[in-house]
Amino acid sequence: MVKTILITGATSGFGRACAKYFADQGWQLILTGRRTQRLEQLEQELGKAVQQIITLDVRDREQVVEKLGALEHVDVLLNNAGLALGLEPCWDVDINDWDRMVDTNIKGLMYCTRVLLPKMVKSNRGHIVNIGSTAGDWPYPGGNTYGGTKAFVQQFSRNLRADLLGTQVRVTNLAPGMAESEFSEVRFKGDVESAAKVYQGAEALQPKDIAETVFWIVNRPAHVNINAIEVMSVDQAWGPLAVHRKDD
Ligand code: NDP
Ligand code: 8X3
Repeated sequence: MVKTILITGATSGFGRACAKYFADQGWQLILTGRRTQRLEQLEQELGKAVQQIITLDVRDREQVVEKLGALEHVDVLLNNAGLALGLEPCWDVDINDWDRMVDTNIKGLMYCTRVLLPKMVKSNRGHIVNIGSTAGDWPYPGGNTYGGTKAFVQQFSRNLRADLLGTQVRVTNLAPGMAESEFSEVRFKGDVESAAKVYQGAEALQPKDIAETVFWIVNRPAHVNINAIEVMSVDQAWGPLAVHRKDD
């Protein structure tokens, strides 16, 4: 049976790579994002694999209810739309950036889940894959609210699964580390030089690596739920805990 995946944030990075990868594997796609032109380009490129494109800002609850509520059952919801803004310390951030991250990474993900989950429960099948981040586990200077939103994604994923016990509906939190996409350009608000430095001299994860991981997760046997996966480039690892010394 042909399966359907709905991808939020399909216009770039992980979302776009997943669209291409799943199309290659014979899946049907419902692609969403704010940039309609990019969705149309993908539709042209991927042809019949694209069941529908939907211009959607996940922060807009009414839009999510109206546009996603009208859909039939989807086999996989990939809650991928998200962003980081800024790397300033907590006391120096633009509070609007915090609002945008919370509205997108937390509330947008909640809205999409709440709208599509009832149909999954009713049909007793489906899989929600949430894109978290290593930032949800491991703090770093300037990560502040971004890391907080991804910690929410991790715990929300676990709590969803707790509610879903007794159903066949699966939930996974996929937490990538540094990956090369438009993520850093967005974080640094169009400053391409600062964005490029994030990946300079290191081999970051690529969006296709994440697409392959998502595909593996959703193709485990039906009785297997991958609760969480953390994926990093071999050029990334943890550092020691920071210590401030009085003579620093
Ligand atoms: P990109 O910036 O390349 O892609 C982000 C996607 O999210 C775009 O398609 C964008 O589409 C969409 N998006 C952003 N805001 C909204 C919104 N309000 N409504 C709908 N769609 C939105 O970044 P990545 O592919 O790297 O990021 C994808 C996810 O992975 C994010 O959740 C990010 O936090 C997470 N992540 C990224 C890592 C990295 O190092 N790159 C590592 C770990 C996690 P559009 O602008 O068209 O709306
Ligand atoms: C993206 C990875 O390290 O920039 O979630 O927070 S990081």
